[in-house]
This record gives sequence, C-alpha cells and structure tokens, in this order.
Amino acid sequence: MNRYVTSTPYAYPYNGDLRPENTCLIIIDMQFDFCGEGGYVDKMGYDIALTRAPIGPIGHVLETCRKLGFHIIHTREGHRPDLADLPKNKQWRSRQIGAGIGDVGPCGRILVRGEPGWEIIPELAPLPGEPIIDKPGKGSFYATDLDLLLRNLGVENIVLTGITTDVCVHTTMRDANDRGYECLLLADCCAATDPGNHQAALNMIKMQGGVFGAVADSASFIAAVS
Ligand code: C5J
Repeated sequence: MNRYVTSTPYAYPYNGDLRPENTCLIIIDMQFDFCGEGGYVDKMGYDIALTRAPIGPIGHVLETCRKLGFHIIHTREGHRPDLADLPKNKQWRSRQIGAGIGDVGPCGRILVRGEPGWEIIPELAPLPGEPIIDKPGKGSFYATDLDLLLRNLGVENIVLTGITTDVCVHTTMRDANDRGYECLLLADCCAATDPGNHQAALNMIKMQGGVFGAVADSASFIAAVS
C-alpha cells in the first residue's frame, strides 16, 4: 500500500514507499549549545526562543516514530577536547562574535564533546539503542559514519528535524539528497537564528520541483504514518 505525506512541492515520498523499515527520523543538534540558556547560540546574542520552538513538535514526531518502529538517529555538533578537529577559521570566526568554540562559557567549553553545553536537551534525550552521530562540521555526513549506518539499516527516506534550518539541517539535507536519499523536512520541527533565514531555507528546498526534497509540517507527517 502506498503512503504519502501531504507536503510541498509534491506528496512525499515520490514513490509512496513510506515504511518504518526504510525511513529514518534524524534529529539534528538539539543540544544546550543551540537552544539552552548560556549556550553557544545564546552567547552569540541570538534569541533562543526561536531555537527552542521546535522542541514540542519534535517531541510529538519522536514519540510517534518510536511507537511505530521508525529508525531514529540523533546528531551532535562538537569537537574533541584538544580541539584537534576544529578548523582554525571556524574557531576564529566564532571568537569574532564573542562565542569562541573551545572557550569557557556558562555551559562549559563551547561546542566541546563531554561539556554540559554539548549534551542533547533532556526533552529529546536519545533512548538506549538510538544511534548518536558526533560530527565536527555542519553536515551530518562529513567525517562521520552516518551513511554507513543508514545503508546498513536499509534506509531510503530521511525525515529531517532539528536546528538550525539554514545551517546544519540544510547542509545535511543537501548532502543526503546528493547521496540518493528521499528527504522530507518538517518545517515546525526546525528553526533558525533568524526567521527570514528559516523561511528562505524552506523556499530553497521547494524550487525546481523539490530540488532537495519536500517540506511538510509535523501534523501532516504524523497523520500520514499513524
Ligand atoms: C550552527 C547548527 N548553526 N547546528 N550549527 O552553527 O546548525
């Protein structure tokens, strides 16, 4: 039986083959550093109310996916404590805006593995058995084994959620699309540090008949799979 999510610019997935066995929910970087008080985004001066807004909708999607047996993968952006995997230009730029990666902040060293700010928020904490991908970059495939995991699991469809829409979520979606995965971004399960950038990122996906995949909201996804 074919199953489609009501989405734009086309009903997702393109072939109607949407099953827990071939579909993975990816939750990107729901860490204190991106949506917690005193974390990286807060230190940069952006409004964490924006990046906290998707917590509730992601929670509903996560609960549904767990109940139905979908594959679930979490990601965390962060660097080794000795910063050996931190490009110098990334560190330099972060210091320009007053939130130096690797420097000490209210949530420990910013974006460093093992520090309080780097942890996933408790509302969306991974369950034992749900893989966590630790990535040094914005994309979830670069310098990680995500592709290997997805191929071994038989995943064809990826449902993207998390923060931020225009940076880590978009980089991951573009890379996944190039690798042949059929991608759906859930708009209310993502956020950017600038609402205009969030909207622009959604618009980009929908160009050219869905150049990177499709966009839906969490209610449409839940309705389609339930
Ligand atoms: C950023 C991310 N925005 N998770 N990281 O630096 O999108």
